[in-house]
Amino acid sequence: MCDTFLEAVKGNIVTMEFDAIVNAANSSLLGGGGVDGAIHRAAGPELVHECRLLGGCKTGQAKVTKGYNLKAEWIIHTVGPVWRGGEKGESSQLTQCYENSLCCALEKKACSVAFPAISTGRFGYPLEKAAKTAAHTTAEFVWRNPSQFSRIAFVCFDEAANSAFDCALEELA
Ligand code: AR6
Repeated sequence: MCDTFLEAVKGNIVTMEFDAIVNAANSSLLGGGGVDGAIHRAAGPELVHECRLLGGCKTGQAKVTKGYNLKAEWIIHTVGPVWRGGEKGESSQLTQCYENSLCCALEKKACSVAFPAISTGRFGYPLEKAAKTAAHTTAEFVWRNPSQFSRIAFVCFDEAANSAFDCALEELA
């Protein structure tokens, strides 16, 4: 039993009012395209200055910065796996992204967390598989850490992602 509300919502993660938002970054942590580019643009130039001090991030790991101009207090930067057919450890690396991001949220006492669909854009991870891994990993983490989070959202940029995450969350019930 836990009191955490898990949901899929359609929208732009940079506008979300959560304690922490997660960035689908690359290992340099110095910005890029997709959600990473949108977060850096919205947070402002101070973000990349703090990121430079972090010394990069390995696939599956996560590092935290302040949110700067975002409504979110924290940005949790994680590096998802590049999809290489599914036999190269992609699933366990994606699981680590969600677990390590939630560990960072716990450390910062962030009660509400918004995730993008990590790896499903430029990194090519199949959407349905990614949504299942995200939903299962997050639900298990919440189950192991009851009462730590009030709300965790999977922010979907389009209809396809929204329905994949809705299905994955329904399967948990
Ligand atoms: N809000 C929510 N979701 C978004 C947004 C947004 N503003 N913009 C894109 N998405 P991607 P990846 C969705 O490519 O696959 C970057 O260049 C998008 O539709 O941003 O992990 C990094 O620097 C997709 O569903 O991240 C890395 O080099 C999801 O976010 C690389 O891309 C992830 O797409 C990381 O690739």
